[in-house]
Amino acid sequence: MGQAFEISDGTVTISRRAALAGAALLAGALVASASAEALDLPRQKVDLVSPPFVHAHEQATKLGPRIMEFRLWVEEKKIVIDDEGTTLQAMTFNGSVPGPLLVVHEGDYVEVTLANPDTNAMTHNIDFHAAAGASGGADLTLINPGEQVVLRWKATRTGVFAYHCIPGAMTPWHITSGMSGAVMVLPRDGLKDAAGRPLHYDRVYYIGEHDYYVPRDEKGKFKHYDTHGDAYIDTMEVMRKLVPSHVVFNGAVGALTGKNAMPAKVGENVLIVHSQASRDTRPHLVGGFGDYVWETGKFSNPPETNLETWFIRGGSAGAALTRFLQPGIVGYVNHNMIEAFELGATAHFRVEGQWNDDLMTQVKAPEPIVSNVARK
Ligand SMILES: [Cu+2]
Repeated sequence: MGQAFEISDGTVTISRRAALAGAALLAGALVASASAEALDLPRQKVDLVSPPFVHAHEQATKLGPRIMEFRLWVEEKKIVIDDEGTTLQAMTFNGSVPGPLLVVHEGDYVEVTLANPDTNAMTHNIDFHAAAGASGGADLTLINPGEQVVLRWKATRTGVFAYHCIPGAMTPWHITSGMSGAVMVLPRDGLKDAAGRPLHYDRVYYIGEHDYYVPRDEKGKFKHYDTHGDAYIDTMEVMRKLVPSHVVFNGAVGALTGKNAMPAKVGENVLIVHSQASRDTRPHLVGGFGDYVWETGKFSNPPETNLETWFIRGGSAGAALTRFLQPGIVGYVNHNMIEAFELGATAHFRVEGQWNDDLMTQVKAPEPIVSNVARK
């Protein structure tokens, strides 16, 4: 509180206290320091949607760069994270774990209004891995409950990138309480294979993976807490041992399975964006392939093809394009099967369409072993 800092081009210096006096002042300062070029660009306001869904967007665009406006807010709340009713004192962007996927094109300006309502108790900010400078914007977005701030950054690199809260020493606690999401910066002319041929997706889903560290009581049962402050010390103790109690897709065990399975159809190309701001993960489609996979998530690199499993480093996002070839419930798991089966890292696609006997058929149904076959 009270320290001075510089904004954007270094010509505008305001005190933290002045910024606290009014978000409008800070927003004004950022606009005042922007280049004339940026001010001349058309603006587009985007209504974000909760993952695994992704807001409407063009894959390739003939339009020139725009200022894309997004509204993110922080919500501290208790959420249920498994079917036993275990609770987590979660911290979220826009009420969901993960936060929403923001989609723009290379050369666009991402203008984010980040709000921290006074119903929250803690200070938060946001570090966009897709942005250059000031800790990905974190140094310019630290806000107390009751404040909002406006940040603008230019999308200079294509790919999928994580974003997360990074409020100093509290960072690991905020990230493992749910505060991460992803940005997708598409090339203006869309995705391409290694030979430069265009790739198109019929659907896109965003999966954010989180590791949770819920403390247990002396009987081994998960503990519940009334406030974030109550949970803090016990949770830090579990975190420091690096053994998660849960590893989940989209906030909770079962968030993307059963009735929450992601719909798709045979023949469709589905882009799966997957982020993990904390630990490494290894997505795998059960009975399917990553046809084109940007394992490190950056579209300026050629996609790998026909992968069985791919690796996403903690602190990054990756993208895989798959064409579903058979109908049914298709598992999408972290192929550390302990994490998939015991800790929750499992999702389902519900794929409709016609079964292709040529690709697979059960030649004979199960029957008693024929003795002369068994002896061989
Ligand atoms: Cu935070």
